[in-house]
Amino acid sequence: MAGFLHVRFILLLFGILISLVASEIFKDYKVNHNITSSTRFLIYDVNHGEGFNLRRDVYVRAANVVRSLIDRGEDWVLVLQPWRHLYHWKSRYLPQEALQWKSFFDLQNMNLYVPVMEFTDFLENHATEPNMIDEVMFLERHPDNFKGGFKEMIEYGDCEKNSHSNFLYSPSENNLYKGWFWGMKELRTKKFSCVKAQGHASVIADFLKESPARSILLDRFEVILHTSYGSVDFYEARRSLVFAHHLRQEGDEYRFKYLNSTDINDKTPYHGEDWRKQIPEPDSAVGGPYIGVHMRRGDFANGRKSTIPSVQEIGEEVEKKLTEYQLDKVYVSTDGTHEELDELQSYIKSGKVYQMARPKELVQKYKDGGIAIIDQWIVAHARYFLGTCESTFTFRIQEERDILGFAGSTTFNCLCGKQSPPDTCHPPSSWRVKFA
Ligand SMILES: Nc1nc2c(ncn2[C@@H]2O[C@H](COP(=O)(O)OP(=O)(O)OP(=O)(O)O)[C@@H](O)[C@H]2O)c(=O)[nH]1
Ligand SMILES: [Mg+2]
Repeated sequence: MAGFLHVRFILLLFGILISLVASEIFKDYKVNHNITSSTRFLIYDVNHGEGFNLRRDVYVRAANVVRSLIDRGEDWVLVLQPWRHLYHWKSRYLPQEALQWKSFFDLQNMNLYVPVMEFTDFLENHATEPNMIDEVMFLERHPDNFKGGFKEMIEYGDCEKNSHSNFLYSPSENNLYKGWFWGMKELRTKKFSCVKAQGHASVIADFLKESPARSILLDRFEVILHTSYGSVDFYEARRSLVFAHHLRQEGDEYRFKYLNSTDINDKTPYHGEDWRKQIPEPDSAVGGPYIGVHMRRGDFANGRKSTIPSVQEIGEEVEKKLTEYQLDKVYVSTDGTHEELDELQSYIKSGKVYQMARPKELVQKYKDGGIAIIDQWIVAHARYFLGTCESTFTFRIQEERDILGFAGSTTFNCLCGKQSPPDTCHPPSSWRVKFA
């Protein structure tokens, strides 16, 4: 009896420990930065129609700008705009407006590159006045359009002539401006201007210095190019964009349960607590015993009829790879229909097609964006990856595999449809993640 109580006591202690660890993981994030009266806040946003994975790329550009401002001695925090309900988030029954970044990414990790905070944190604790962004700059492409070669240019434009900015922002009471502001109706800005810009992230840095505003929203940040695409600095920001722990965990459980895939067996160790330690030996990852496919369908397949491969072509390629790698499982990350998945299976004789089930409760918990990340995480761990050419969703998977230590040959693969006219469908350029 005493022994039994002893075991129960140990189990109880173990339970308390587990829940302490769990509450630690899910604890509310607070920016790790000494905010003083001279700290400034850079908020940015992206054109409404852009998808999730291009937005991740724009984050990297914004983080690079803030990094360069900090490196030259200025004190800035990058404020993360709320996620609006994106076009691709098809579960319309679910409210998915103004989601926080911590639903998808690990802010502690991001904060190790530049100080970041959620927009709600900024608004509640750091706005100069309640419901106020001091200044909004609406960026537009400079009409020069690099006519005489590459030249950085930036100057104020005329908002009267900008139908996009007029549509999104308008004068309001007390000389203030109102805008769409992610559905937050009370928000206002004191100064609104249009800015014509072309060039790298650095072009904006001097311009910001001239403004006295403490908080500045740069709308249409995608107008700004990467400071140095593919540089170590670029990849530091990218590497810091670690998926949220709860999504990685869900993906890892699926890998273990259905695909016989674990980090130890697959040689994909991961330092999710600090991206700076995630430096794999080149080509060291083996990957789980399955082929991973990103089969982009829906609007993408419709919009790119001249280059997209048919489901049959994808199936035939997967069949070849299953034989080559002597595998019998295929994980398919897709926005395609059940019918398209069934069709894919019909062309694959040597293996079984897997896709994580996505019942309503799971979508409610992680939202459409979270499910997509779990999909990306699972395919990123496959022994061999076949993506969709020119899809940003695929590009992000390829980067993730690079960060995990996969060889380029098992990563930078995609199919062009047989019907593609010459020079219209481009195989992935293998930009490799630089670690130092
Ligand atoms: N769950 C899941 N969702 C997907 C998948 N592929 C696409 N989607 C959804 O569709 C969106 C695709 O938009 P983007 O992320 O911008 O990528 P893309 O449209 O493939 O690429 P670009 O048009 O070049 O920007 C994703 O963000 C997801 O919401 C997939 O494999 N799994
Ligand atoms: Mg897209």
